[in-house]
Amino acid sequence: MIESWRWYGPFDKITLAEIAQTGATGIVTALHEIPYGEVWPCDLIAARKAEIQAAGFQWVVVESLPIHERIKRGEGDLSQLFANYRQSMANLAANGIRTICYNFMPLIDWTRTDLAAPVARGGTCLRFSAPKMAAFELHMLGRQAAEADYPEAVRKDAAVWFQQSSEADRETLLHSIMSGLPGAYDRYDIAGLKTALQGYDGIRRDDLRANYRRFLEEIIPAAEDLGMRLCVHPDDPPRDLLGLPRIVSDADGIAFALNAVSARANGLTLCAGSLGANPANDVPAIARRFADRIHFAHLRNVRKDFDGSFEEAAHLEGDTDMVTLIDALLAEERRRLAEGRADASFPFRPDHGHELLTDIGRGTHPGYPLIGRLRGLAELRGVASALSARASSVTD
Ligand code: DNO
Repeated sequence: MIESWRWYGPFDKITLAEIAQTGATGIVTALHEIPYGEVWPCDLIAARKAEIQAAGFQWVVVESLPIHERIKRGEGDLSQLFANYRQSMANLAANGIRTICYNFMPLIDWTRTDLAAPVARGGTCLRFSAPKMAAFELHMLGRQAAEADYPEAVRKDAAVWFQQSSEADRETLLHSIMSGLPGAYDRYDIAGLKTALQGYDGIRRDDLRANYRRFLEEIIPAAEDLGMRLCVHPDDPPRDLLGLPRIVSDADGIAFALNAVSARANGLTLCAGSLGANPANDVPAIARRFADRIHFAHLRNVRKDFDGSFEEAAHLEGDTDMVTLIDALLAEERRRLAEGRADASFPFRPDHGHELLTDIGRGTHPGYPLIGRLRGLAELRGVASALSARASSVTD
């Protein structure tokens, strides 16, 4: 597998020279400055690629080429938006960049309620508290229908949190929930979020599925022609939020996506942390089941609580058996190598990391500090090296 690292380009406080010291060789990035739905121009792609190569890396994955909300809502004439997406792909392919990660989560991307929850031995992690999310939905947004989305015990804790919270606590909660919007540097306030949510009124799970199928039918044939691989990122957290349906949260959702258009170009980003937050998901089993369509992996771990809350654990701690998962990914890589495939080796990146040591106060993107991810990468590399050495001693 190709060790890679997410870099936010000019928006990132971490430099390529620092990333070089982590040992990663691949860069995962996007032209975050381009508004959703617009074409990524060839010259800007080429300039970013040159910058990455000059620092000694390959640009291995685009994360993300975002899908415009109108496509997710299936609203109006979408032909221009589909054409633009295909043109961006063609411009990327012309620059030799062939793997694209995207998601189909309506309106908001990954969602956490705490960006700096304390870790027992020092440092901080990202956390999703079900009671705080319920407090946000019920008491700050005034979304009464959310009553049905949370068990009574969680609603009680939500009410207690809300009563005890200060204005500043509520501001922090809003900020945390909005922080997952990648690249979109404008965040919603409560009024803006309410308006944006209205755009999804009446859109049920099946409508979203139909809109997703339409996207895949419009885009995947072009990706195949260009020799590209698209890989959907699962929903994070893998559950409906704010009354918005989420459809890529488990094995069934992944099967729907991959079967909607049956082609290698229609693939999966195996995100261990996103899938791992749902107690029903057996992540290594999901990896084995969809192995031949995995083009990219995000490796990270979560520790779950009984009320639906979870926090990001160190990469080898938490509830997902990371060794078994990496073993499954390496087995797939060996299978592809045996087939003589040029793309046998696929990229993974240490997904998220705790803020540790000099990360604290540096103001890097939430979840994307230097030292915490360096620790994660080093641990994952150790596991992968040990498993690879064992596999080759068995074959020898
Ligand atoms: C969070 C990321 C996601 C991911 C997008 C892909 O840290 O894994 O924001 O980049 O969902 O489209």
